Amino acid sequence: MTYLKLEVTMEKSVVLVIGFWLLLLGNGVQSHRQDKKHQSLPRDQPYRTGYHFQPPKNWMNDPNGPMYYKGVYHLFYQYNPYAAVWGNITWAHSISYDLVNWINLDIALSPGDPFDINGCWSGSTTFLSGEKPVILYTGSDTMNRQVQNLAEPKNLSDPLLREWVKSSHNPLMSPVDGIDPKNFRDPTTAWQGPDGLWRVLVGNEMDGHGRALLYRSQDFITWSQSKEPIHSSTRTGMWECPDFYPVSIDGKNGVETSSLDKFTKHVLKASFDNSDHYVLGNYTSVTDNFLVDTDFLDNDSDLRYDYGNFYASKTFFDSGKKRRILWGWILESDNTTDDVKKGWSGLQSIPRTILLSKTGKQLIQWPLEEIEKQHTIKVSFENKELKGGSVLEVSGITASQADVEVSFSLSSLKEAELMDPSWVDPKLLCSQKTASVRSNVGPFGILVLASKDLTEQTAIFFRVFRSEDNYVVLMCSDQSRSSVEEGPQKTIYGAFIDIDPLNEKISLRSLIDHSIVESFGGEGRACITARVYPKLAIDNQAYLYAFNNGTLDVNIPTLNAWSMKNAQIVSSTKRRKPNLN
Ligand code: DQQ
Repeated sequence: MTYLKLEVTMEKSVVLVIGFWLLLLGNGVQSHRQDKKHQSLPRDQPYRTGYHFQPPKNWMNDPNGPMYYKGVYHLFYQYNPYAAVWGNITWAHSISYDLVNWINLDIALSPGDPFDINGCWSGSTTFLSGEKPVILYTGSDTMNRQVQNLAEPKNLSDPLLREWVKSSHNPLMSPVDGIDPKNFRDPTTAWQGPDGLWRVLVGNEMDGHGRALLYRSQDFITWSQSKEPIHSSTRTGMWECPDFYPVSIDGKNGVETSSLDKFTKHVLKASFDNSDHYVLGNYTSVTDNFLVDTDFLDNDSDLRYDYGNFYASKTFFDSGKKRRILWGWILESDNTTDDVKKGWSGLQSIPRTILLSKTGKQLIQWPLEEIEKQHTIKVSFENKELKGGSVLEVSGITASQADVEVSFSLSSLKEAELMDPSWVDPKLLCSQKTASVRSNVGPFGILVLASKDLTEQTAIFFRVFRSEDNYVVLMCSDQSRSSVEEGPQKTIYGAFIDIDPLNEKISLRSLIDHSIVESFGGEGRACITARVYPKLAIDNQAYLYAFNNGTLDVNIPTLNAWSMKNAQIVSSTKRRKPNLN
């Protein structure tokens, strides 16, 4: 086909345009020529990922204390060394030179002292003067109270910071003065004000509502609680894993956590209701006043890092590349029995760079550039008309482990469906108007981890509505047909996305990795991550399609898709298991 351009020598790819009714009937359509990758045998672990971070086995949840120190990236994470379910929580430790390939080190922090005997829970790292990194983490103590503890590297000249020593001053912060001891956790990276005092936030709940307590310290050992939390909300429940950091107004570089000037705004993120919500605002360090632009509402208008499966995230400032990077925990959406059977649970997202948008009203996220080193075979085409009701196979890459970038441009927007002002919940709208519900302008998008006959498919797509004075773009990630099995959750996620389809193309990038699909709409203005467990669309039996199920034609100005090679994740030692008392 003339519009298909392969950049490496490989077998000729097959690109098919299929009537959409075939998709709905789920018929097989044409035999697929298999490339070498497609001839590999299915693995006994079809849901393990190729280029996402995950430990060799067992349970993993929140990313903790990510940092860049002497040329090395460190990731700690909540980890159960004994099983694929939550429990015995330690801080596991892995390091990397590029945030893609990893070396697993020994566990950095294990429960064992009165102040953390029941678990070393989430926390953050901070660089003290002299570039000395320290960890603040939550310990679950002998009475199951949550307290905040300090740990320091044993040997600062070891760039891998293999060993950590818990402070003899622990616990540094305890739940006194009416603080609920069961809801007092997850210290942020600390920042230093112009007065030299360190500040840190701790997640808390008061009368059922979320807040971030503020503590100050001169020496990082003795902390006093500020009378007022930095922020609270009567609209939400407990805030887990708060994060508080500046972003530059020019939207170009990341900013160090203690930076404060008139060219920055602040982000406050809190994890609640299985989602990471954030607000933007102005922070004044003299008074520690944080004035938010628009407050948390705990409804569909809240800004979220990701409108899918993404939780307990944490950012860090990468001083090497002057960028702020976001990591999030991607939960399984199968059940515990499945996790125990497969022997592992939990992924980390691909690290994302995070910047303020040009409008100043939201954050923009994008997979970090290093992930592009995993690209191998590429297929691409340009200026392809996608007729209303058609499906186009994109072949020639390993569709189960891929990076896809596509844009769509539209002509007849005047005929878009009228937006009903009562349609305020994008998730609900996506579940009512699924990929098989036709309108004039959309749905159009891609089908990933799809079986050949399309019985299994995860649809990531857009739909455009017309309202009185503008257009509304809806982005959906529909897992309802992602597996023929009944077991896994098949949630349909949705987000409204701030795009003017009259003047710009609607772009989508999806990182596909066996059981995870991370999608970035409108160049990172809305992100939706999904976990899927196909039974048929596994390894060489997974296919990728572009589709347009609207009645009007849609143009694809460009599509680029790459096979992704595996990240190298190796263990430097046989991880020692901590002794349990
Ligand atoms: N996970 C940790 C807690 C945190 C929660 C325990 C969020 O510190 O609040 O594993 O997923």
